Amino acid sequence: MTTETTASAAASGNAATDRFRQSGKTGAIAADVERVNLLASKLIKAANDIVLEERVSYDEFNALKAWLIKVGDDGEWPLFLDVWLEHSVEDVATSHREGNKGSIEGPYYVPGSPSQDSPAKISMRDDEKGTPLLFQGQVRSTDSSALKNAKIELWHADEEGFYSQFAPNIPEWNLRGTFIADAEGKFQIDTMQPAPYQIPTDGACGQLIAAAGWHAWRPAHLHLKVSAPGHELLTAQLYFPGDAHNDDDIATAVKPELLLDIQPAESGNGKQVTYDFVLDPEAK
Ligand code: MBD
Ligand code: FE
Repeated sequence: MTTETTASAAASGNAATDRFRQSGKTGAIAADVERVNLLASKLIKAANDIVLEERVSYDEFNALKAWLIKVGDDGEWPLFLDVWLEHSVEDVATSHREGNKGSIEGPYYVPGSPSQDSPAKISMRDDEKGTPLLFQGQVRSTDSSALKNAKIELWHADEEGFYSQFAPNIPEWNLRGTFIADAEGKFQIDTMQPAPYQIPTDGACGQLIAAAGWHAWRPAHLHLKVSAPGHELLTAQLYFPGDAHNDDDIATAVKPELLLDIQPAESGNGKQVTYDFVLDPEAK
């Protein structure tokens, strides 16, 4: 057993919960009474409708109570909400865009990763396992103009599906970095292909997945935040063709526009891919 396989749901869940608490997002809204009334009433009514329609028993009600308590104990509220709800919130938030499709942020983003000018290599261990991946492209605006010095934040799992800062014994910024594109908005980043990600099986979310007979997988993915002055921040994920879970991602976060066209590397070492981003100008 490698040290990484001792990663536990509670450890990664609690790290994601702490990260959310520090994110500045917790008090983001000055709640309007009418809006809270509308949303909370609809949520409660939807739950009551299920109880009545499906004739939910006391045993089932108590199983729900126990499970909800466990979600909190395991720190898995960010994981639960990001896997099963964020995709709809992301759809609503970005439906006006003409540029790039985006995708969910998920629970494992950490702001402030070390910044380098492109071309650059992401921080990784000397013996980082996996297939080298040269990730390159250009950042443009919806009018096709190049976005000079656009910023690309990249984070992803390692070859075993683990994220630095959420699984043990991985260097702090491993496979996380911020990259500044050149004067033509072009970037070149050397990284390592990530593995598919499995929701931890030993926490509350894993318990639900097993009890419902679902699978626990997300397809392999790169996470990105792409930004440039005067443009909307793009949060996206990019996927690898042929992954068994591109069509049944447990987080419902795959879109056809986000599939990469992976090629053998011209260097002869690993793979390479070109993907261009199109950012929407901020509304005036
Ligand atoms: C992930 O790596 C992820 O991207 C999401 C959305 C949920 C759980 C794990
Ligand atoms: Fe992820």
